[in-house]
Amino acid sequence: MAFRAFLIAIFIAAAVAPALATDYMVGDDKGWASGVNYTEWAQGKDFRVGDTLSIAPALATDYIIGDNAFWTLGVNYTVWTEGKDFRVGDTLMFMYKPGSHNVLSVNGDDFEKCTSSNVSAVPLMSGHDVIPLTSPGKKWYICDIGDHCSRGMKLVITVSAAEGPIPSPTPGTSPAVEVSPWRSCAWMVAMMAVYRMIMA
Ligand SMILES: [Cu+2]
Repeated sequence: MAFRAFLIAIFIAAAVAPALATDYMVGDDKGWASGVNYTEWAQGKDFRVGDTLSIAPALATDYIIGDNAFWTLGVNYTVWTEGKDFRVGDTLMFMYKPGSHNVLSVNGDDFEKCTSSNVSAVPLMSGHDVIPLTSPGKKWYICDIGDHCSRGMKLVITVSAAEGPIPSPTPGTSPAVEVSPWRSCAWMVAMMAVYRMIMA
């Protein structure tokens, strides 16, 4: 009788263990990025051998310039940029009433003077201008209409490189994370058969 109880205990321990593997998405929807508190994320989690950690890069951000004030007079765009971390892959969206404003990409010197020395530069003027950030460095934008630039319609941002590419795991180098549902299922069926034999 004691032997049977012992076998049942082994059966329960063996059967339950493979079924509990959990796949953790590190950082959840924030992904693997700077500015996320992973100590906080890990708190209260019970990591076990057989669990997996998935690392996903942070999603690109679409910035609406000025947020719900949009691209217009009377907004301090220097204040708006504070605390924002612009990255390659993000996009800038300039929203405004077409004809009232426009968006002109300029250099740092023209930005300071609110002029455009590049005579062939054509401003964007659709009212919903989307500018993808494709390279790191400083970017300067002004509204080219009237004296809007000198009245504050100017935006300078510093774009940093995208979050580093995530190296994909090489198949076969991490056997500990390979817990296939099928193998767990087959294991459960086998253990159930052993259990029936013991209890018969
Ligand atoms: Cu304007």
